[in-house]
Amino acid sequence: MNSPAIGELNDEFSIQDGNNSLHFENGTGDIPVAVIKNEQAKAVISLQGAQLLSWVPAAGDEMIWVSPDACFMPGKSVRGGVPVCWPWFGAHVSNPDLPAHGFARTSLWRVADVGVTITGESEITFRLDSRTLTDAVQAMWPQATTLDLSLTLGTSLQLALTSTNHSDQDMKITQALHTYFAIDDIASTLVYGLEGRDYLDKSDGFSRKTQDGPVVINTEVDRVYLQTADDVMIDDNKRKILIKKQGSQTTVVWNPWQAVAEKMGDLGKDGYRKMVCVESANAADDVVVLEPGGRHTLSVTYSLG
Ligand code: TA6
Repeated sequence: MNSPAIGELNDEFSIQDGNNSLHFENGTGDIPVAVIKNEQAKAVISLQGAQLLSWVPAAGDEMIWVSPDACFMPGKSVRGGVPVCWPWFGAHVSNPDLPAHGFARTSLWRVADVGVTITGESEITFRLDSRTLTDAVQAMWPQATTLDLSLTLGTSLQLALTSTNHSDQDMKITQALHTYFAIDDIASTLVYGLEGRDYLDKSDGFSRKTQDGPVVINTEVDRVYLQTADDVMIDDNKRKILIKKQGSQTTVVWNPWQAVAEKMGDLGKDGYRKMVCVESANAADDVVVLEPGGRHTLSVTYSLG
């Protein structure tokens, strides 16, 4: 992977505007990252996968979990943060040889735009143009597509994932912002907002079930909640994290629990106790169909309750 020169990135995009700063540096594994700071928060985003790795509100603690055993290598998905699952979620529908969750999260994105809003929020947009990807990736996905991830950092954090179909054929996409939230302990964590919703239980042969009450996590939980655009709240008895979304019909809740976590090798010892994935998605039955020239945005806003 030819990472862009840090100097060139800073020459073109760095910001130092009062208390607002944005600059680039080589992160772990020498993968370039954007470092953003303003009065409301600070954040770190990897150019590999446009993957948010850290978000710390000014008045709080780290909101995003990254495994202490995460592997930072070019082309390898980092365990934690906000992996962008695109242009498919989970296993590819017909070709098991293709990477789970698509190729966006392991590709090097470029920076398309940066800025500061009039209310002092920092903005950055990363872009992945399928026409500039490796031959291997283009073989997986020949349709000419642009994917933008726009991040707005203020008292809340907004992520907007926009897919544009530049081809002359309809395009089917499934996707997710696969967010690993940092929690105090999984035993004291509940996920509200999915009560009464049907879900596919991946830990039980994708059987279809209905959520009864808030989501309690005391075993492996791998659930794809269908046809739900509802807000969700994570309460770990220390803080409440609110998740508002648009352009997403699916919410995924995942915690591997101990046995699966130990087999994964990069989740760290007892890492499963300190994280929960609540993913805003379009997956399973909720497929996005983009007509030629069509555009779709999945956006999410995270805030402290
Ligand atoms: O979103 C939940 C899930 O699909 C789980 O089934 C598990 O595979 C998880 O994603 C992590 O996938 P990864 O490919 O990052 O190991």
